[in-house]
Parts: sequence; structure tokens; C-alpha cells
Amino acid sequence: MSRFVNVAAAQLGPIARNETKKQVVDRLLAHLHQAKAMGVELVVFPELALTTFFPRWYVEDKAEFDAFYEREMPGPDTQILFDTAAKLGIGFYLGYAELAMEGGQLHRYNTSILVERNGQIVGKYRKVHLPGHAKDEPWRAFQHLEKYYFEPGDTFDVWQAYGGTIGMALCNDRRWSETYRIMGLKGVEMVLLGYNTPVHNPPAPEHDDLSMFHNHLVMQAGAYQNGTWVVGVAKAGNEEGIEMIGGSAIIAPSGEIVAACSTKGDELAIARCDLDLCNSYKTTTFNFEVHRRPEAYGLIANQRGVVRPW
Ligand code: CDV
Repeated sequence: MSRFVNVAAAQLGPIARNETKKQVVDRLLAHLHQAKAMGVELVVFPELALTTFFPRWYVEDKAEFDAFYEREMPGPDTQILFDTAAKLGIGFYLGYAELAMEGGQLHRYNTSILVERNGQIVGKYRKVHLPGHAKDEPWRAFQHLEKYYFEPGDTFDVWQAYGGTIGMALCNDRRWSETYRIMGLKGVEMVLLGYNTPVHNPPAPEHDDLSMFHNHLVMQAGAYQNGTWVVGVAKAGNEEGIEMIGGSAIIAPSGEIVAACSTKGDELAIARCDLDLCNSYKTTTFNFEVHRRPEAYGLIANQRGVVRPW
């Protein structure tokens, strides 16, 4: 049996700080139309795909950056994405900054949504692993203030969509094996994952030359160890003077990259993904029910940092 989903990793080149949402949405619409022409059913956009990566700048009053956030989804700038998706019969994953009113308080999240081919939202995810720092650190060549601009989400989830079990994660989540394993335990067959990754890592510049290797290493391992497809999509190129990696890729449950972008601009990488390929891994090497030993893994859920046993 085969369950195919035609998927596009819809990489974006840089988004300038002064680019309007309409200009960005026009780029996303171009991706949707091109993908449709190539038989795609699911288009995966990057993290924070509607704006420049604003956590690279510090402002004392966070509200100054509220224009980078969405108060509703769909909203006035994004409704056309949903209408176009429904008209074309093509769905998408979209990362964006979310401003939510909850319990009478404003909350900020780094969020993604999954939209089905009828233009309906079927799932929403709030980034769990927020990298970087919570205070201005002027010694850095640029800031990475996700811990300042966002609150963390608290769960990894999966949804029944596209004829399978689809999960979502965002950027730094891809570096943590827990991300994939939680979704793996929920039967995930395809993890969608947008990212913004600067080449330069200020606290560890010795990693800079390895940034693309690490990008693929973690996604390929997560795919193989959980018998799932992984679709990783970059916002790439030189954005406001900061060089960001590309390397958007569609990875099979074997851990192999089956399609990848080769530029750092707006580009589609497309693959026909058989969700039933997951079974070969989920029922053998990574048959969790048969081989896992949760009784030996207690620390993973109960302890955060390193505690040496002596
Ligand atoms: N947007 C991100 O989460 N970026 C991080 C960087 C800061 C290392 C990443 O893991 O790619």
C-alpha cells in the first residue's frame, strides 16, 4: 500500500525589515501557484515567514515590534493565502509571530499552523525550544532574543491531515531528539519544520563552518530514529547584513535527503512522499512497542540539566 503526499519545501530568501506584509505574502502566493503547477499538495514555508527575523534586534519596549506579529490568523494580510489555498486545493504550513490575548493578557509566541487543502487550519504549534537569550547582549555581532520576544509553547503534537499523521516543530526544536521522539510516540509520519539559522553563532564561532552539517545531521537522525519524513525549510541568504543558511531539505524515513534547495533565495524543492515508507522503520528497527525501555529513560522527562551521579 502507498499513501503519497506531494510536498514542497518552499524556501524563502531574505525578507528586508522594511518589506511590507503584502510584498512577502505575494512571494508566498507565487510559491503556492508554482507548487500547484507542479502537482504539489502541501507547501511548507519557513519559521517567521511573514517578516524579517526581528529577534536579532533589541528594543526596550517590545510593543515597538508589535507590527511584526499577527493578532489573528487568517488576518487582513494573510486571508488571501487561505483563499488561494482553497481555490487551488493546496495546503500549507506557515511560521509566524503570534500576539494572543489570553486571560486578559497579551502573550507572544513563535507559532506555526497547518492548513489543509480546503483552506482550513487543522493544527497550531507554539515553539517549545526558544534559543538565544532574554536580555540585550551588546557584545554579540547581532542579538538572538527569542527568549525575550516569545514565551515557550508546552507540547509537541500531531494531526490527522493529508491522509497521514503530521507533526510540527520550529527551528531550534530540530536540534533536540526529544522533539522527534514525542511526535514519534504519537505515530508521526511527517514532521514539518521551518527555520532561520544564522551561519555565525556568537557564543561558539568555532561551529560556524559546521552549520549546514549540523542542520542536516539532526533532521536526518530525527527522521531515521522515528521512521518519519522530515521537511526542513529555511529563510536563507543575507538578511539585514546577517548571513543565514539555506539547505532546505525533504528527508525520507531512511534518513536520506530526497530533495533539497540549491540556492539561498526563493526556491521550491519537491518530493513525492510515500507515508507508508515509514512502516518499514516503525515495524522493525524502531518498533517502539517491542524495543523501547522507558523504565531506563526516567531522567529524560524529569531532569533538565546535567547532574553527575557522583
Ligand atoms: N531560529 C532559531 O531557532 N535559530 C537557532 C539558532 C539561534 C542556533 C537554530 O537552532 O537554528
